[in-house]
Amino acid sequence: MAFEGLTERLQNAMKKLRGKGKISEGDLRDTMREIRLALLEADVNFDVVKDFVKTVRDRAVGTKVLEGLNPAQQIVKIVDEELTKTMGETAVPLNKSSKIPTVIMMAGLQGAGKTTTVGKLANRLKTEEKARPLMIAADVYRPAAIDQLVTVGKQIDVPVFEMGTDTDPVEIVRQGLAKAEADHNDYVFIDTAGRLQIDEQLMDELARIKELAHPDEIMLVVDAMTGQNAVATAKGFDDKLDVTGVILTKLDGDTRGGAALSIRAVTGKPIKFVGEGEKMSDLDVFHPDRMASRILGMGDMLSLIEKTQKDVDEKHAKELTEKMRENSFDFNDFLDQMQQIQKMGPMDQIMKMIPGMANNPALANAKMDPKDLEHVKAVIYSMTEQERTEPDVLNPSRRRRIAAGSGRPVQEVNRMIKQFNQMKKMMNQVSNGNMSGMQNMMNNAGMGNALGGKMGQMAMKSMSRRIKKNKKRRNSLRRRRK
Ligand SMILES: Nc1nc2c(ncn2[C@@H]2O[C@H](COP(=O)(O)OP(=O)(O)O)[C@@H](O)[C@H]2O)c(=O)[nH]1
Ligand SMILES: [Mg+2]
Repeated sequence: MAFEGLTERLQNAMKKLRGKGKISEGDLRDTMREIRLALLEADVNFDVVKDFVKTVRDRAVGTKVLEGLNPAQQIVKIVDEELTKTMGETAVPLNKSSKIPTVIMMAGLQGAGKTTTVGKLANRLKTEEKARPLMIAADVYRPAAIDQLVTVGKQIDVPVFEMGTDTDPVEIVRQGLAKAEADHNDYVFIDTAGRLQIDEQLMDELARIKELAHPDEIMLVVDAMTGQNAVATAKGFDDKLDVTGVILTKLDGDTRGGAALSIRAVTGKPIKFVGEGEKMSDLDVFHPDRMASRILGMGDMLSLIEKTQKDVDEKHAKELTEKMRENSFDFNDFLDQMQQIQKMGPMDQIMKMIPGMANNPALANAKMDPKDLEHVKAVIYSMTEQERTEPDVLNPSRRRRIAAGSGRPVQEVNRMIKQFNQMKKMMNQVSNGNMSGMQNMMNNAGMGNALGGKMGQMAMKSMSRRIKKNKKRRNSLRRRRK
């Protein structure tokens, strides 16, 4: 998992501040030292680390974090914002020519992912804007390189211009561009050769291609797994070619984070896309803010929290704790909870970005699609009111009846009851341990360390409201029945 070590160390650094009403200058100094070590260990460029730490410290002092409310959360916010800035603030789109074709030249070391990424980009443009790209095979040093591009072309149904390995790459590009002109292609990709390291001859060849093709975009492809080397490489290529954008590949591997965090700051050139796998669809726009949250191990949770933070209040949390002490969470609440989770949007996408979260059994239901919710509903509607409020009575024969009634397999009914019990158990932990249960769960899931329990409060608040509402509804039902 990418960034795992960095995420853990950053969270640990900030976790120590949690729960402190006030933090001393010494606390801040310790935290900053740990953040510094975390970044260095993740192979972030030394100068970048130095600037980063200084900025965060200055901001923390300047905004009087030490005196304010909830200093831990404020520091997390500052770190998140500064990580975002270090990586470039906002997403930068692909350059586009005012008249066709837009010419995109690739550059990068051998094995960085140029050929694969040409295919991914062409594929993306094809599906997104119905583009008609042409890909030029200008890596003549290995026959296999041309075959590889041809194979990619077939796979995504994009034409490849190639002249074998015996022609000068500059000449190939010249003829390829003429062909694109004749065929009215709107994008031209030039797949170039790489070497194991930067050498003069390669740079000259790339410079000559650049001079001839006047690319709108010179896309440097770097392998995120190579850390500091990626940064040195990027600097080398940029000095020679003045690249216009960077694509960081292999972010699906267990990269430490150094390249992602250093390249923009060192070269001044924006990371435009990231490669996250070997498939043609594994290319994503690079969003510095989302990457920062991901590095902090919060996925998109930060924005989610910002959205809800305003109206979270302690009173609701307390109310819920009381409700849970009565231990009255039942299937009606469960159904409500599911619906609530589903309303929160593309939850599984957010979950996916949080290390460890996707596999957390207590949250397995968060990955639900609408069909699943319908099934859950069907099962719960097939229960009697007694079964819903006293789930302990659900013996095998009742389960079989419910399965038959809802048209769902009995295994699914069992699974759902298990999920329900997990959720209930979690709530008991919360009520007994004064929220620490919830927090433990969040922490186990690799998040929330730095959040000061905001997520917990959030979840409780919405739960509290619904439980209350349900109780009213049920009580009035009961009264009516009597
Ligand atoms: N896991 C992973 N592998 C990638 C990614 N991008 C490229 N690769 C793999 O890296 C290897 C080298 O890629 P290639 O495109 O041939 O690199 P080139 O020499 O720069 O053209 C191939 O095995 C690709 O499948 C990525 O984002 N994730
Ligand atoms: Mg290649």
